Amino acid sequence: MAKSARRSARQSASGQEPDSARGNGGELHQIAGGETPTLTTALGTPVSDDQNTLRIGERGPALIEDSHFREKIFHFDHERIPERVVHARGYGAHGYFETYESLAKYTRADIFQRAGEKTPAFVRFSTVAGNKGSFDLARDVRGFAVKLYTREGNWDLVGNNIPVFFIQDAIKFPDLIHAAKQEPDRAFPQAQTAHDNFWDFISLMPESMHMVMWIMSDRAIPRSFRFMQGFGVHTFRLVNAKDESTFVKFIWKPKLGMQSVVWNEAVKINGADPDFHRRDLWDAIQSGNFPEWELTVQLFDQAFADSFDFDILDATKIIPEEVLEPIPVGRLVLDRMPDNFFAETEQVAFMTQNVPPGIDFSNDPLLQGRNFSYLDTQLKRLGSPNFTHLPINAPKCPFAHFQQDGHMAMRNPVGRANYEPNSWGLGPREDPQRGFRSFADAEDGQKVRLRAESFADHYSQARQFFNSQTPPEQRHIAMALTFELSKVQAPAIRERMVSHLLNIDETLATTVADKLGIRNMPDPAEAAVPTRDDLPPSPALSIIENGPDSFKGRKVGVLLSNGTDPALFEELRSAIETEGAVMEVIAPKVGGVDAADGTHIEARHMIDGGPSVLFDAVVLLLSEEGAEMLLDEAAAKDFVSDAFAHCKFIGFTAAAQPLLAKAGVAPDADEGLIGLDTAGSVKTFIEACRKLRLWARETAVKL
Ligand code: HDD
Repeated sequence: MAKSARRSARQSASGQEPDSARGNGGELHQIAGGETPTLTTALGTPVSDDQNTLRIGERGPALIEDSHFREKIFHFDHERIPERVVHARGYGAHGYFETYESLAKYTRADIFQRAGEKTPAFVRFSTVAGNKGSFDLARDVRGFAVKLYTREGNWDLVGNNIPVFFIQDAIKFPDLIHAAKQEPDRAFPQAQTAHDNFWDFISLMPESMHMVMWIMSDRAIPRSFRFMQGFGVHTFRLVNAKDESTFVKFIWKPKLGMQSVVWNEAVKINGADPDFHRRDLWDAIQSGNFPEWELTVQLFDQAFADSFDFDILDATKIIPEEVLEPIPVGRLVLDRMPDNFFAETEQVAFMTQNVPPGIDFSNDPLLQGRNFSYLDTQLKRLGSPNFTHLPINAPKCPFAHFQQDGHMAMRNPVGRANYEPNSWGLGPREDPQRGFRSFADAEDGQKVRLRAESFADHYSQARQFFNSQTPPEQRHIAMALTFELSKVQAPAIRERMVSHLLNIDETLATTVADKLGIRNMPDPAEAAVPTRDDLPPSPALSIIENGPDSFKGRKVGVLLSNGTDPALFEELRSAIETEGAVMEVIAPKVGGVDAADGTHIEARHMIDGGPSVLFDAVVLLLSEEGAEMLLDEAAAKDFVSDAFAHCKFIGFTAAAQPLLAKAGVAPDADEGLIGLDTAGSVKTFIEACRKLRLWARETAVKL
């Protein structure tokens, strides 16, 4: 009996090849030599039975002597490490940075010396507020942390997809994060700021108003990591070989242009595919469509800083691109997924203070505080000061120092001397020429706890941001504020927020107040300095104004039925591929459909597993019989009505019209509905898709 139980356990375990045998592409591959290695303990002892614990008799008690069992369970019990206190949910990829031209005039940073040089990189994108297991389409800031393994040490540019921050001084960071995360007594809401504590704190912190405009904008619901910008946020310094300093702001710009989703879509994506952003990055890289960003820099000197409207040390302010043009200096390409999520993406440790010689800090009080926080957090999270020994964190250039021992030390100094200076002539020595030298800025002043007067304008750039948005984007901001504040239960907090909005844009404030049902408009919040209305709109701040000019990298969902037109299907597939976009087939059954000529077409999704929110545009390639069959399927109706409501372009065959009608969509409702039965119409459809969305429809569908 024992024998047969063991056998059946083995059979089911070997029904499928173990996951460790899966390659990056998910394909099963042969283990070298075609032989299955013997299972061993962590210390290499071969294991004879991994199905049954050691026990006395067939039905007797387990024995503590079973060291294989104890080791296995002990290790499992210790698999988790603390998640990041912020940015817990993230997804990373490897790649490289390629320098365009030498920037030696401005910096001695080795990475910027030689045109065409490639530097290995690892990037981790993240949401901020949600826990590790939360969903991807939270309305939230996205982390954009880049580790560059330069020849003179690792450079971590730990940025976000938004160029400003909520607070000016790092001392308020714990308060901000406590307020944003789930409330401490009830432990919800998770991964969202739509609750009293967040808006209570924010409405008591006028300095956050510029950031509020950004997080209520479409920037906070990106369509993909691949379509978002990244910002170093702070003013940094570049320092050249003559020790001359130039101020710099870093901006990453996606080659595929920017794109976001709409809120109603985001809510549905979170249900349909909580891993939407991860899957997107994984799919793109695995299929060889490597995402790319251009690194641009805004360079300026002290004279510019002195004459600029705002303090360049204030992280709640930007320098508009129209005022100071960003110069492209290199490109970042992500071309490889980690082999193991935990080893790399989870254990990667980013630290703002990691800068190589030639890059230095400004006195931005937020940056100065961050430089303290990141080292500390890695010790807590990774458990040992030797986290730099982990391959993902170790530099890829030669390094030598006298740090030794500690938990999990994998490298220790060799030889007799573990101190400096020594007269044995052993070990590394400092190099005043090559070594990192802080920029010798002259500082004096009293020791005080003060916020500079030059940080006092909290509304002017918030207003400028709002004025720089297109009408649909302005509408989205109003709707986002309404949604978030509608979840706030204390009326006083809602009103306090409206009092701030009055300082930004009166129409915005009254729209939000009206939707919230606030009867008596509050007075505008007291502003420390007058709010400026002479800042010109900055078109660079709009996503819609800066969209791509092609449909490249986007995804079309094609709903098929039995009896579909195979020639039209092929024409569509070829046009989508030529555009550099991706087509995914959705069918009533995931097994696929039989086209009119009997050819079988495989499907990627079954209709209720492939809702239209997962695609940038959709096509209904149905036969009459197919459309008829789908009329009773709620998922098919939602597929159409959601695509329409989310302003997507919809291609359709004449036979699909009953399904359009069932979803309440007239086939000639607007130019976003494109019949595909006439010659040349596939081309028309692809050309239309390059606009990404038909925003003109939005006022009709009242999203
Ligand atoms: Fe931070 C993580 C970005 C302000 C303290 N931060 C973290 C990550 C990003 C940022 C992208 C995730 C890194 C990763 O993927 O592992 N943080 C920012 C930006 C800020 C900012 C752009 C403002 C301009 N952060 C900030 C302040 C403090 C911190 C003011 C503290 C004083 N941040 C942390 C941290 C984290 C972190 C607690 C959590 C996990 C980690 O560092 O590694 O130390």
